Amino acid sequence: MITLWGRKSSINVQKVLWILAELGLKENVDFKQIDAGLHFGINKTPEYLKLNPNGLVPTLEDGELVLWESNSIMRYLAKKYDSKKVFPNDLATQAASDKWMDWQISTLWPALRIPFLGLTRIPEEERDYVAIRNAFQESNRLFGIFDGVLANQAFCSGKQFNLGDIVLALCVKRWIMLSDQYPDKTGERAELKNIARWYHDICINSQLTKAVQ
Ligand SMILES: N[C@@H](CCC(=O)N[C@@H](CS)C(=O)NCC(=O)O)C(=O)O
Repeated sequence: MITLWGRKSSINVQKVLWILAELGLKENVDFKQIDAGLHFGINKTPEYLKLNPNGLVPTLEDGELVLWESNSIMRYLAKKYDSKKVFPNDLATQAASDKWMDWQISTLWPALRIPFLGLTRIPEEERDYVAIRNAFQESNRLFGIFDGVLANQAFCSGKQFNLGDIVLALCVKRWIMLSDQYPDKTGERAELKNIARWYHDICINSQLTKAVQ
């Protein structure tokens, strides 16, 4: 039995929902998802803190195994359940994808989360609009780095869709949403044609729209 704890609106929960869908596990009878976090609560209860002492989502239970950190959960699921070779598994390609996963969590998301949390969670009177705009513009610069890579290859690690593409596409989804919904607060979204082509392809050919609302 696989149990995923976490609300479906969380970027980190969405990473796991999406990879479960790619691996054909999401509709499996042995899979269940339990909403937790924000208004759902649960994540600060003593029972949950025993599973994940950070009090954050997602947490995955697979039989006896309890795992937290979204990117680690993704790697675990791909290693254990990718019998059909949905994702490339040669070492160099995996390392390239890992690099982008680390970059997403350590570099891109810390910039993008400032406008994301600022505009979607923080009450209007408490928002720091200068910080929001600066961080959005920094996100433009960072996405420019990825766009340059996509000028020469189809996906983050080469020819084939990979785990790194999942985590980056979920950031792109938020980057587009923020600049479409709050254009006067974010400033312009950089026009990055390689990312646009890559994201369009992913929207059509992956489980993104089925897995993530
Ligand atoms: N590095 C962790 C970060 C987890 C995290 O920050 N989760 C957020 C949601 S995206 C959370 O639990 N926030 C509290 C809440 O939803 O109540 C991961 O990648 O899993």
